[in-house]
Amino acid sequence: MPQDTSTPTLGVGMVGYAFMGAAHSQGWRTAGRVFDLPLRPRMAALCGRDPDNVREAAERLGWSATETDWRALIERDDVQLVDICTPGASHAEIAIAALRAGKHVLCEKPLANSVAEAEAMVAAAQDAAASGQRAMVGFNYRRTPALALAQRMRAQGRLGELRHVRVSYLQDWLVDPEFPLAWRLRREVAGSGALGDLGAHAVDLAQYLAGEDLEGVSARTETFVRERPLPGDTTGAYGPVTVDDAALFHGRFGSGALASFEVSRCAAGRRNALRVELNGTRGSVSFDLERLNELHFHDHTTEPGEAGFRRIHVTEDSHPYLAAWWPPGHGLGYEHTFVHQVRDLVHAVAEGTEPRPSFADGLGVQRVLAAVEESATKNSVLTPVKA
Ligand code: SOE
Repeated sequence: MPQDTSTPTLGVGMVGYAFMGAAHSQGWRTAGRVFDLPLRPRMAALCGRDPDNVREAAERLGWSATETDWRALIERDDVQLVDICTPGASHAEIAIAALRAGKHVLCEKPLANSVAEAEAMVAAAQDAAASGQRAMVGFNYRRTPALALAQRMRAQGRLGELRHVRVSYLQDWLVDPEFPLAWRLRREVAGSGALGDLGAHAVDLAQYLAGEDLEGVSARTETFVRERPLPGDTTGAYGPVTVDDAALFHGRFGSGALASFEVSRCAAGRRNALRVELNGTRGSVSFDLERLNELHFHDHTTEPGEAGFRRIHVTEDSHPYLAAWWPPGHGLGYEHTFVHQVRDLVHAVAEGTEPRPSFADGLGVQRVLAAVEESATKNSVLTPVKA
């Protein structure tokens, strides 16, 4: 669906232009060209500290202007929505200021680095909602068509009463002990390690798919490599890793369903492996991000002799988001989740509805992450295996 120039525009300003900035830019560039949107996103300005680098990024990613101070970005008259793609440490300050300046906000996950920051963001979003402003957190994997379909099937009762939710999210970029001490390995910038980076997605998906929140968790975290080379240092100095490399935890939903989670950045060979399975009394669904156009479904009401997991190729017009794309049978990829995120947010802004995941949803995830860290501290002594 080509963009109709008579549609009113939504001016967007984005802070940050690394990996997530590029992914979000893809969403802003593409959504209005594929979906029939009630507002036409206009990529007004990109913000970053280095003037040359931000100019180069703006040109490459499709932004019309640049700023080097986010405070100037949020004051711009041609910006109605601020998209925050910076490390977690600056999310709260920018989001709260943008909401107070009268802007809508999209904030990349995790919502914040602490529960207190996330609570302040929710309070600011609630105040701003009175004047029609919207705030959303960027858990993009909800917008994978197969996972949106899984959510729909669970909500329609196709899985019956939920018994298990199982999520693992594994990467391997920290297997090498000489990988430098990047910002994602520093607590004061990233908040936590694999837990906040990957566990935040896992917890959000579990709660979204189950349709309810976790009521408690028990956890263990580990930092395998405790010192890493300082980036850009020519003296060979190392600095301490202050976040987890991996986290294992399990939890319980109010309904009694159990959830288990494994997240790691040290799982050799697992490049970006997100796997999700739900088991209920009437059926199960299973998803693997490395085969993201597929959802495996087992209908447990089928006669046992013919039951078993079958593959649904999630490429039909009847599947979430798919009708706007290619003819049935043609699949999508990782970047499309960011396009769908923009689509849903623009609809919420135009229609005055609360976008999901809301800041309150992001706070809910943050509370689970905090409980995981608290539990991991308490569980630091293993129960010995007796001879
Ligand atoms: C890095 O581990 C990362 O970029 C995450 O921060 C993203 O949220 C995830 O989508 C891919 O991996």
